[in-house]
Amino acid sequence: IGIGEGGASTTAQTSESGFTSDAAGAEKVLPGIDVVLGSQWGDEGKGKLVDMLSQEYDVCARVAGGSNAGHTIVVDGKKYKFHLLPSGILNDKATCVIGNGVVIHLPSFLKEIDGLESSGINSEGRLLISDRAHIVFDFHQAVDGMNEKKLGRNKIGTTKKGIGPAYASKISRNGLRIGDLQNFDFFEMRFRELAAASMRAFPGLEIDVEGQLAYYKSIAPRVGAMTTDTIEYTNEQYSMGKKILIEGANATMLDIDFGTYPYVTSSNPSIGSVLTGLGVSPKKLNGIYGTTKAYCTRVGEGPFPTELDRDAGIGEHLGVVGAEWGTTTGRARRVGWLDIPQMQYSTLINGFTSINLTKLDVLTGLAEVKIGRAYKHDGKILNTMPSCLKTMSEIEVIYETLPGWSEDISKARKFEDLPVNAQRYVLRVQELLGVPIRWIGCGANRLDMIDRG
Ligand code: 2SA
Ligand code: GDP
Ligand code: MG
Repeated sequence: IGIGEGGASTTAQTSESGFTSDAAGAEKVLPGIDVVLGSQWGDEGKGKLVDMLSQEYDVCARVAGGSNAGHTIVVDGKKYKFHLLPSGILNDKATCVIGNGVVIHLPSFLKEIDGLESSGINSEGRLLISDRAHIVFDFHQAVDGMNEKKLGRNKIGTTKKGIGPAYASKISRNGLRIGDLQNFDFFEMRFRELAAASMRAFPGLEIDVEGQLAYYKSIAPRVGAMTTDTIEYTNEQYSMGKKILIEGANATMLDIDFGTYPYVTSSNPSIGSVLTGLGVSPKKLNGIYGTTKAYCTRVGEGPFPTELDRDAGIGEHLGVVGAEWGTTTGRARRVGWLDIPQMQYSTLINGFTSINLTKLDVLTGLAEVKIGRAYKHDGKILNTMPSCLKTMSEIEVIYETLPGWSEDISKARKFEDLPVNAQRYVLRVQELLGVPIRWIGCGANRLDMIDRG
């Protein structure tokens, strides 16, 4: 199999270049791993594309972030909200993998599984968690809240799901991992050390150590049944010619390295996390699908060059018609026009092979539609994304204005069904990005989508 010299053997032999030969020696091309990523500040509608695509995939994986993520999927008018579970879970033929790069708050995770079961969707036997994924403890969430409070006016606007503090434990090398639960003496020793160190570091933080240990001991068998070496599993599935889809959570502009630091999340929700959060080689990747809202939103603090006033006029239209409230926290999302320099930056980093342009229907009814075309600073057009927050706050955005449309597009299934001004908007965005726009979202429902194939 394609996981290096020491890998377990199967009947199929695979080279890293994506060919496999069966027992008879016949070569066939492997499908390659496809990836859905967020290209803006999140909530672009990744979950909906993953749900739709996953019907054709065998494996659907999450690779970064945690329960901060929120993906809403609407099937026949029924809303499903996912935080830790990959959105592919609605496809009962797909096995869902939570990779080593994800941080998992187990009480939330188990609650999500139970909630899904009560909606009649059984995930038993098709949900695998990496033994290397780190655990988010309740106290990480408490610390997240304490940090935000300490920052006061300068707060990040986190979801308070403990994401930053859990990744901090991981990087500080005192975190605990899912696999540790299966060796409970070791887990207990490490948890006591971590809890003591955290209480020393955060005066006022109280951890019910005995209560926590009792809880984790009680759930260890249930979690153990799902715990797997997902690196071996995923690579083996790849070698067997199975189709694998990766669901990005959060988005490129929230990336700890590439985003608007420090107003970012604590992981790498761009292309890199696919490799580090699942353990697959870049040679195995195929389609990289950038998901982009036809306008732009951001939840939490931080720079947003094309921002509009959410409480009036066009900003209010985008917020209300787009139902722009956080899937995890219910916070009102900030809204603005599509930002081309931001999208070009995101395209550069991720190497998108196609774009999924969502929520085009939300622009319906606007007399004119604007596109943020370029950034200007100190009288000069910028060719790169500034890293400096001060520069970001001083940016002047140069806009291009296109005529709007008023026809309902929710029933459009072919590009030609769109009003000509909507077509013009899509084609102009495509031209500016230099990447084909393959999918166009026309409504929240699973089927409200144009696929230009
Ligand atoms: P965190 O909690 O440490 O990851 O927060 C750091 C920043 O990352 C932003 N962030 C998000 N932005 C958009 N969507 C997210 N998921 C939820 C959703 C958000 C919600 O799908 O709507 O419900 O509020 C998400 N998760 C993290 C966050 O706002 C901070 O700016
Ligand atoms: P994700 O985090 O990228 O998966 O996105 P979220 O689920 O947090 O937010 C996207 C929201 O837009 C959800 O409520 C979706 O149901 C909704 N949505 C997705 N695509 C479309 C679309 O094309 N049109 C409309 N009107 N809503 C959409
Ligand atoms: Mg979301």
